[in-house]
Amino acid sequence: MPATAADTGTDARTIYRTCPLCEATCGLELTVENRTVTRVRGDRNDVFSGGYLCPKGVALGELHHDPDRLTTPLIRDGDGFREASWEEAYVLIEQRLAPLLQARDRSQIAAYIGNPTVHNIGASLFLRPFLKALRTRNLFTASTVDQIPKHVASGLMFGDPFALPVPDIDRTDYLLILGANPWESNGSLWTAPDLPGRLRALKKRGGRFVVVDPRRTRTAANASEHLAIRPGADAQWLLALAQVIVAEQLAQPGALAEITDGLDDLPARLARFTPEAVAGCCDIDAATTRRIARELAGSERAGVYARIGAQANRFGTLVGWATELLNLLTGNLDRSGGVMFPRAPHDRLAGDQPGGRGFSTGRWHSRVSGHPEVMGEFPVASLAEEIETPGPGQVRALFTVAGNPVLSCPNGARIGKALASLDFMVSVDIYLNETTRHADVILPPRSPLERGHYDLLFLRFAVRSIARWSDPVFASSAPDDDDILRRLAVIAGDGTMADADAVAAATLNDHLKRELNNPHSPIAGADAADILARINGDTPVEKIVDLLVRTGPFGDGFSADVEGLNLAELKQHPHGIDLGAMESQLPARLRTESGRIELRSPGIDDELVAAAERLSDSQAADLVLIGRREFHSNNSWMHNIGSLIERPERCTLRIGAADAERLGLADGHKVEIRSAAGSVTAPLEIHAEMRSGVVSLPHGYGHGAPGIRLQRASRHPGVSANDLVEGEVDPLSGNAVLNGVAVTLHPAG
Ligand SMILES: Nc1nc2c(c(=O)[nH]1)N[C@H]1C(S)=C(S)[C@@H](COP(=O)(O)OP(=O)(O)OC[C@H]3O[C@@H](n4cnc5c(=O)[nH]c(N)nc54)[C@H](O)[C@@H]3O)O[C@H]1N2
Ligand SMILES: Nc1nc2c(c(=O)[nH]1)N[C@H]1C(S)=C(S)[C@@H](COP(=O)(O)OP(=O)(O)OC[C@H]3O[C@@H](n4cnc5c(=O)[nH]c(N)nc54)[C@H](O)[C@@H]3O)O[C@H]1N2
Ligand code: SF4
Ligand SMILES: [Mo]
Repeated sequence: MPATAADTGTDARTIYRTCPLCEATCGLELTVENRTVTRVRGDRNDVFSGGYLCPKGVALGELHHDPDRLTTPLIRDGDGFREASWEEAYVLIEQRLAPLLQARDRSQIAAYIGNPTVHNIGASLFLRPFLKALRTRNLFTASTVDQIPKHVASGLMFGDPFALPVPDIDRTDYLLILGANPWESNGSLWTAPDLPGRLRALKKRGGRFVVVDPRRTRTAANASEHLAIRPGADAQWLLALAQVIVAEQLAQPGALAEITDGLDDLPARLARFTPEAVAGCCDIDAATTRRIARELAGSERAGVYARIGAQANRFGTLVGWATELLNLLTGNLDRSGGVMFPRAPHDRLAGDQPGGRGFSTGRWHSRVSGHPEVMGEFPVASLAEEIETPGPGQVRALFTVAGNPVLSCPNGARIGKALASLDFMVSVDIYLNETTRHADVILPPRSPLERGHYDLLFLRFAVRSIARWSDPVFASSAPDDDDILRRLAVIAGDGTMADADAVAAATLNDHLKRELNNPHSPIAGADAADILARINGDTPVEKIVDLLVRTGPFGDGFSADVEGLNLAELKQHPHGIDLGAMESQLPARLRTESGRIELRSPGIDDELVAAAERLSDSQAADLVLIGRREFHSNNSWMHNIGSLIERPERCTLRIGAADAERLGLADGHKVEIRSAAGSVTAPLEIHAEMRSGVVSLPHGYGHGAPGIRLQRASRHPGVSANDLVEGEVDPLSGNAVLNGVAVTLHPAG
C-alpha cells in the first residue's frame, strides 16, 4: 500500500508518484477519493521537479478512468472482437503460434516494441526474457523512428551506445539546441523536469540559448536567438561550425585531446564544410554561422544538443557525431556546465579503467532490403516489406507491445495493410486502436496507476543523480505488462521454463549472476544464495530494482555497515532522493577497444562524403513537410482523453502566409497534401511560426479507422502525417527520415 497516503480528514488520500508519460519524470501529487482520482497537481516537494507538471500529467486520472481502456483480453471474432478469459487468450496464442514456434528459423515471427515500454519498469525488465525466448531477428522498435542515431554516434565515438551526454543545463552559459522543442515536449534524452524554467533561469543569469528549428516554436520564441534552418541540413551546418572552430584555431579540447584519436586529420575531413559552402543548403548565411561558432567556442561553459527534428532525417547519425565533436572541440564534453554523462542509482559499477568491446553494427541483415542490424534491430521503416514480400523468412506473425506503428511509423497506411495480411497477431496494449484492431488477440495490462514506477531508462539521462520509486496508487489483481511478457516468454520458449514464476526467478538470477561476476561490484564473488535471501521486494520487479539499486553507485552494497540506497529506503522517500549534480566520468566511461574517443570510422567517412555531395544538390523540393509535437498531445495514444483532445482542432497543416498566398490557399481551407507515399486532407492554418518552403502537420492523428474503440479520439480523428512519409532511412542507424518530405498542396473540395 502507498507509504505516502496522508489522512486528510475525509476518505481522500494524497499520494505522490512519478508521472510515467514523458521523459521529464515529474513528481505528481494525486488526490484519491474512494477509487477515483479527483485531482492531480505537481508535487512541490519533489526533489527534481519542484511542482512542475503539464496537462498530460493532470490527465493521468482521466486515463485511468477512461471507459475505453481495455481491462479484459479481446479475441478476434469475425469482423470484431469478443471478451475472453486470460487463459483462453493464452491457449489460443499457444495453438496458433505452434507451427511457427516449432520451425527452426523463427524469422517468421516478428515483434514491434513501442515507446510506452520505456516508461514502464515491468516492461523494461521483462521484454528481454520475452524477446530472448522468441529467438527472432525480426525485431523492430520505436527507436528507429526516434533516437537510434544518437546511440550509434555514441557507440562509434565512445564505444557505448548508452554513453549519451546531456547538457548540464543548470550550470551552463550557452546552449545550442537543434531540432528539439522542450517548451512543449519537455526534453528528450535530457531528463530535466521544467526545462522551460531551467532555460529561463539560464537567460536570467546572463547566459544564452540559440534554437535551430525551421519553425519558430515556443522554445525558439523564448530563445536568445532563433535560426530557421532548412529541414534536413543540420549535419552540414554543425560540420560548418566545427570547420570554423578548427580553421580559426579556436579548438580547446584541453585534456580531452590526450584521450582522443582522430583530431589531427580533422581539418582535412571538414574542409569542404565552410560556412560559405553550406549557406545555400542550410539557408543560414555564412556570417551567422561564423558568429555562432565563435560564440560557442568563446563561451566559458557551453553545450550543443540535437534531438529528433535534427535526427529523424537522412544524416541523423552524422548530426549526433558532429554534435559531440563540437562539444569535444570546445572542451565542453564531460565538463560541468558543458555536456556530461549522468549517473543513475542503478548504473553498474565498472571501475576506472577505460576500454571495452567497442561498438559495431551489421552482424546480420534484413531479408528484403539488406538493412544492417543496429543494436539488434532492423528499421521499422522496413517492417511492411518484411510482411509483404513472399519467400523463406517472410514475416507471418507479429507481436506488438505498447506500439501503434500504423500511426507512428513511416507509411503507416502500408503497415496497416500488411498487418491485415498476417496469419496471426498479438498486441499487448491498453486500447483497441489503429494497430491493435488488426490483432487476433489483445492482452491489456493494468493502468499506469496500478503499477509501481522506477525510471530505469530516464534516470540514466537525468541532469542530476536522482533516486525515486513510486508505489502503485491502486491495488489490482489484473496482470501487468511484465506478467504478460513472462507468460508469453513461456509460450515462446524452448520448454525449459515451466511457468511465469520460473521466468521471474531466472531473470532475477541472471541479474544477480552478472553482479557476482562483476569484479567492481560490492557483491563480487559473494554467495548467490545468501544475497538472494537478502533481496527485498514484493514482486519480481521490486526484487530486481532492489538488487540493482543496492549494487549501484549509491547503493548499500548489501552491507549493514554502509549507509546507502535500497528499495526500502526509496519507498520511504516519495518525493525522491537527490544524489547530486553530474560529475566527470572520462576516460573511465569509454568502452571503445582503444579506450579512447574515436573520431574516425569508415561509416562516418562515407557520410561526410554524402553530406558534402548534398551541398551542391539543386533538386531541393519547393515545399517540404515536417512534424510538430504539441503540449496537449503524446504521440498517437493520448487522444482519447477529453481534457487533452477536446480543444480547437490541432491536426492542421501549418504554412507561412507568403507560401499560402503564392499557392492561392486561404486559412481554414481544406487542402490535399500529396507526397510520393500517399495523400491526406487537412485544414490549412496560416501560422507565423512557419518559414518559407516548409509546412507542418503533427504526427499521431488519423483515428478514423473502422473498428477502433476510442470514442473521443474518433470524434477528433485528424489525419496521419505518416501516411505521407516514405521509407527512406539514415543508412548508419536505420532511423526513418520523418522530416523534410517533399509534398505538393491542392485545394480539396
Ligand atoms: N512523423 C513522425 N512520426 C513519428 C514521430 C515524429 O516526430 N514524426 N515521432 C516518433 C517517436 S519519437 C516515437 S517515440 C514514436 C511512438 O510510436 P510508438 O512507440 O508506436 O507509440 P505510440 O504510437 O505512442 O503508441 C503507443 C501504444 O502503447 C499503448 N500503451 C500506452 N500505455 C501502455 C502500457 O502501459 N502498456 C502497454 N502494453 N501499452 C500501452 C497505446 O495504447 C498505444 O497503442 O512515434 C514516432 N513517429
Ligand atoms: N507534448 C508532447 N511531449 C512529448 C511527446 C509528444 O508527442 N507530445 N513525445 C515524446 C517523445 S516520444 C519524444 S521522442 C520527445 C521528442 O522531443 P523533441 O526532440 O524536443 O521533439 P519535438 O518536440 O518533436 O521537436 C522537434 C523539433 O524539430 C523541428 N524540426 C523538424 N525538422 C527539422 C530539421 O530538419 N532540423 C531541425 N533543426 N529541426 C527540425 C520541429 O519543428 C520541432 O520543433 O518528446 C516527448 N514529449
Ligand atoms: S512534463 Fe511529462 S512527466 Fe511532467 S507531467 Fe507532463 S507528461 Fe508528465
Ligand atoms: Mo520518442
